[in-house]
This record gives sequence, structure tokens and C-alpha cells, in this order.
Amino acid sequence: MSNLNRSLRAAAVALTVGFASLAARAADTMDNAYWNMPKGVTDVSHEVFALHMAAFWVCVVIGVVVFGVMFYSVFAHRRSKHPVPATFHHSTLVEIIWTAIPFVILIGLAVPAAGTLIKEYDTRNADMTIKITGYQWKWQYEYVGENVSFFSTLEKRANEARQLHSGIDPKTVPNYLHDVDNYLVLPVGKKVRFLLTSNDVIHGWWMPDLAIKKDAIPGFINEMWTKINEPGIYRGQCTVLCGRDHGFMPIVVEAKSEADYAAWLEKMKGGETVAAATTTASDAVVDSAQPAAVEAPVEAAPVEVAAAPAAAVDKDDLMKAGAKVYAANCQVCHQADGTGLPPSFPSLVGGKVVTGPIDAHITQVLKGKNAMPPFPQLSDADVAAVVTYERNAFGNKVGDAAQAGQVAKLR
Ligand code: HEC
Ligand SMILES: [Cu+2]
Repeated sequence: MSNLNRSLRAAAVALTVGFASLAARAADTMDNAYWNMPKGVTDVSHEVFALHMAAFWVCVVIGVVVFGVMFYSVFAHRRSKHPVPATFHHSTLVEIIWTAIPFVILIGLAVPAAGTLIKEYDTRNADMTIKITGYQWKWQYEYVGENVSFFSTLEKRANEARQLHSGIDPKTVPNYLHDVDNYLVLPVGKKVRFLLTSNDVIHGWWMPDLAIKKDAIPGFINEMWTKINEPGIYRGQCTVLCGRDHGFMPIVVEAKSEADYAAWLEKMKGGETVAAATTTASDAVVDSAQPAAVEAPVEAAPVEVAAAPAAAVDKDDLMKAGAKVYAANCQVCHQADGTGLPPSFPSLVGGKVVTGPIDAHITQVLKGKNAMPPFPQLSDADVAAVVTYERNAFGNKVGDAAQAGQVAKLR
């Protein structure tokens, strides 16, 4: 008997020690587990993570206690042991306890959570402000007071790969559907306030590593803020189902040191875009009195543009390039054969703009019109190509061709 007692006690001790070390190991893994919520890189995101873990462990303890009592009762009071059931009912003490304990737990969770919420909503005393506007299907970032503003769209290679029958294996595209052409660049250690709105439907701006997520609603301005602790690249997504390309408007934040950020901002004020350098090319052309004679800084331009020099491009080449630009950017609405989806998305076959003056056609692509979004992120060469393509494909036979220089002047 005492032997049995001793081994039982030993087993209990072993279990306790085992459980404690397991719990410590579990807590450690949970901190960085890819399937858990990310810990993030801001003070607020760390608080959010701590709250999340606290609630989680409370749930684990409750689960263990409740199921423990249940399994114990099922086992200890089984019928073969106690054929005659007890007849007591109602225990005021037990009822008070099982009301008081959850009450204490809930208050214990609510107090720190409210503190974090209040912090999250406090957008005062920001060092800088960025206005974010959602579009179907891209984001616009305006650095308020800095005169810097750009669009951020799905990275080009991913956009090609996602097309039906593209023949490109998405696995070969780095950060497939999680990369954009122009990153939202932010300084570390600065309180950044965001003003969030939308130009068409409701979108959602979500950046898990910064623990911020809010809806972008047309006609409303929502506020949020962040203060990033670590330089790096952070990825997020639109989180409100905003139409057919909802899954193709990712968000990328690049946090830079203050000095690097300042240098980046200076460069942007000089008119360069983050990745494509397309505006540099067009600015160079605009600044010149004789656009055709000027060589665009080809080495700074993306590969596709480099293939198209500033001098007149052959119409066949424009048509070939235009078909690709069309498939990647326009086909979702205007369809592969140009017939669109009337009445929402008009047919381009014999369209008024498509068969009208070419300048108006180019302008509509650059600036958009009503439900047609603007495409300022396309390079001059790409716009020239797609406009030429639309005018001479789908049975249209306008016959003329657009050139990059012409597009630059209309930007
Ligand atoms: C989100 C859907 C959408 C996408 C993507 C889109 N368009 Fe449109 N497009 C429209 C709508 C809507 C109109 C009608 C605008 C209006 O007149 O109110 C339109 C009209 C046009 C017209 C005028 C048609 C005519 O002749 O009357 C042209 C040209 C055009 N789009 C070109 C393009 C090009 C080039 C692209 C790609 C770079 C593109 N569109 C991408 C929705 C879209
Ligand atoms: Cu969206």
C-alpha cells in the first residue's frame, strides 16, 4: 500500500515537472510560431501579442480545470462504484464561486485590453501624417505636407503570373501576391499617423506586424498610427472583400532608419518613384524642348521600358508590348476580346474614345474616368503600347500609334 502511495506521488511529481517544462517550452514556441499571431515590431503590437497570449493561457487553464473535473467525476463516480446516486442539489457557495471567478477573470483581461485600446486610438502628437486611399485595386500613399504621393500596385511579375494561362509558375515569383511595385517607406522611431479613406468601395488596410487594421471607407476618414521599432520589410493585405481583384492589392511597408528615410524622401521630392523610375524618364522628356531627341535614362528604367527607346517605336512592337500590358491591367474589366462587360465596363470595339483623338485616349488611361481607375503607375512606354494596341486590336483599325514622349507630355 505505502509502496503504491510512493510511486503514485513520484508519478505526480514527474507529471508536474514535465508539465511545467512543457508549458515553458510551449510559451517559448508560441512567441515565434508561424501559425501564431505575429509579435510585430511596435510597442503596441507587443502589447497586443501579450494580451492575446494572456487570454490564450487563461483559456488553456480553464480548459484543463473544467475537463479535469469532468473526467475525474466521470471516473470516480461511475455507476459500478456508486450504484445509488446522491440526492443533494443547489449549493449557494458553489454558485457564488463560479460566478465570482469568471467575473474576476473577465475584469482581469478587460482592464489591460482597454489600456491598449486607448493607446491605439491616441493619434495625437504624430511626427508625420500619411494619407492612404484605397482604389479598386491598388493603394495610394500621400506624404502630407511633403508633396510626395504615389500609387502602390501588385508587383508586375506576379500580376503577369496570375493571369489565366499565363504559363508562369507562381512558385517562381518571389513573395507571390505579397509584393508591390512601390513600397510605403516609413522611418523607424517616429510616430506616423495614417488618414485612411477610399475612392470607390470599402477596402481594409491591414499590417499584422504593426498590429493595425482599419477599413478604408469612401466619404469617411479613419485614423490610425504606428511607431516602428525595427527597420525591415513588412507585408499585409486588403482585408475587406472589395471586388474581383481584392486578393491582388497587397500592402508592403519598408521601415528605414531616420537617415535612410530622409534620403529616400529627398529623392522622391526630386520626382523619382520608388522602384520603376518611370516618372524620371518622363520628367526628363517633359523638361526638354525637343522630346524626341532626348534619351530617356534607360538604365534607370525597368527592363520592359529599356527595350523601348525614347525614339519612335515600331508599331508592331507597340502592339506586341501592348497586348501584354492589356492582359495584365485592362482585361479584367474590358475582357480579352475588348467587348467588356456592358453596361459596367464598356466595349472597346469601335469605342468613342478608342477611335477618337489619340490624346484623349492616352489621358483617359493616365487619369481614369468615373469607374475606370487611373493608371499613373504604368510607364510612358507601357501606356503608349496599350493605347496603340486598343486602337488597332479587337477589330479596331484606327491605324495610328502612340509614343512614350507623347504620353509623358499628357501626364
Ligand atoms: C476596373 C475596371 C477597368 C479597368 C481595369 C480598366 N478600365 Fe477602361 N473603362 C472602365 C470603365 C468603367 C470605363 C467607362 C468610363 C466612363 O466613360 O464612364 C472605361 C472606359 C475605357 C475607355 C473608353 C472606351 C471608349 O472608347 O468609349 C478606354 C479607352 C479604356 N477604358 C482603356 C483602358 C485601358 C487601356 C485599361 C488598362 C490600362 C483599362 N481601360 C482598364 C473600366 C476599366
Ligand atoms: Cu481592397
